[in-house]
Amino acid sequence: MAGRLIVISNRIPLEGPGSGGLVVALHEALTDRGGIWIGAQETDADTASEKFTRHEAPGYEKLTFELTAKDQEEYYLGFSNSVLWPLCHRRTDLIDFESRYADGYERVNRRLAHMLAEILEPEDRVWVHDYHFFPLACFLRELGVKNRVGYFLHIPFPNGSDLPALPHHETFIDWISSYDLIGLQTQRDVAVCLEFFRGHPKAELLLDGSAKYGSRTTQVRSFPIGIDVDVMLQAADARRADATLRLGDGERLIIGVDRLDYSKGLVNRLKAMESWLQHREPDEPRATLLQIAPPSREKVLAYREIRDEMELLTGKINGEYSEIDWTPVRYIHKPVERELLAALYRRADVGLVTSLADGMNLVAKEYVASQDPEDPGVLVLSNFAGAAEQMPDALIVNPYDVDEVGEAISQALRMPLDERKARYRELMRGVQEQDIRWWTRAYLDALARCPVNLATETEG
Ligand code: ADQ
Repeated sequence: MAGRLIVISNRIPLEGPGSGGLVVALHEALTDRGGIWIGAQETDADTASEKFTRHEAPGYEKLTFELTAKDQEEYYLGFSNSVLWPLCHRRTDLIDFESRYADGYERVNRRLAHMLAEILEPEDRVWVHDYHFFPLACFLRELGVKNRVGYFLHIPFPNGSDLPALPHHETFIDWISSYDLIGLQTQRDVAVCLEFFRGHPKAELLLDGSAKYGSRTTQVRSFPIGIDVDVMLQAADARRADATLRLGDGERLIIGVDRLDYSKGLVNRLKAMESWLQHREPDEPRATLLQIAPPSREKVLAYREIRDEMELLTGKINGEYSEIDWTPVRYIHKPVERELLAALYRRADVGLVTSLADGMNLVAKEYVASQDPEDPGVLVLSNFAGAAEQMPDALIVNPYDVDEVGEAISQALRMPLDERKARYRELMRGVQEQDIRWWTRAYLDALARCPVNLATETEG
């Protein structure tokens, strides 16, 4: 199909192709098809430029739009991460709203829409990523843009009953119905999104699963994101964790890897570990939870609070259960380079994912991809992570029930090799079949096949 692919994401790797599954996949999709990758860049200036800045990239163009300190505070930390993030992760109690945040969010999205409309050619397809840009297509349509515009939401779709917590929530339907294709992580998200359309007096669901609002039709489908399996496997093969990590004789390893975010259920995880320690049988081996949780969004209060809570609880558990030669919780508040991470995943007998709400959770897939097929570890996975829909062979747990998670840890540590292998084979098959390249292909094929919406105006 003719026309360029235009990708919009808040973060853009400016040095080289970048690392991380999503970044590499977008890089490859753009290299194959040609096009433009647009992302944000901070500026010290008081006023953001109305023009994109061009960056060198082989095979396609990289453009950035500027964010001033005020934009950063209002659009990024404010509306995106203190309003939309908690809303989508079912934590309306943590919404911290100021009206300037909504203004900043609209300002940045409108500015970007204007800049984009200037450079779009008729056959271009636009692929917008994530909650930073919910209204972008709507603002583009207001400027008369008729191109196919697709959206992928990496985090859960907000519950319709929570949406009234969003200021000016009546406009949300205009925002999302301006896209031709809404891609979501899970079937569950698709159901929530369609339910939102169904509940709107002016919207209608069509038999093919799309939603009609005014004169526009929007396809809503799930495209579970995957990982680059080979990169993970090679990294896990390349390095052994033992040189870096010393454990006692016969001591087992449980691993958790997450940004320090309240949606990841880290406090529940520590409590589950505490429950396991409390109920541990005398013949059960010792195990250590290695929790790697790099800092994230520390300018937002809720993130500073979770950090304090983690430090307190780690201290409490270790104070109660440590022995001279054993510390049950090792908590590392730093990023770890990819190769070591893969080696640690492989070394770990148990991968522990206890999100309370999570779009997909790539760690679950990375853990499986890093395992030794002859001696694989066991994945314990929250029912609230999108990944649970595709990974029924993990030990699926309710992260709110810390005793249940504690029992799952115990079950995982005792699981016989045959059962571990059988579960691993099924999990790995899924991770390999629906990897990151499958995901970009599936999304872009669906966007190319979307019926074109000729009308561009939005329904008031
Ligand atoms: P995140 O919330 O960031 O992503 P996740 O999917 O788990 O969550 O991805 C995190 C990535 O960061 C993984 O690749 C992981 O290896 C890496 N990482 C985490 N801690 C690290 C550490 N200490 N050092 C190095 N790397 C670390 C959002 C959504 C998810 C969705 C993804 C992709 O919240 O639900 O799966 O986007 O769509």
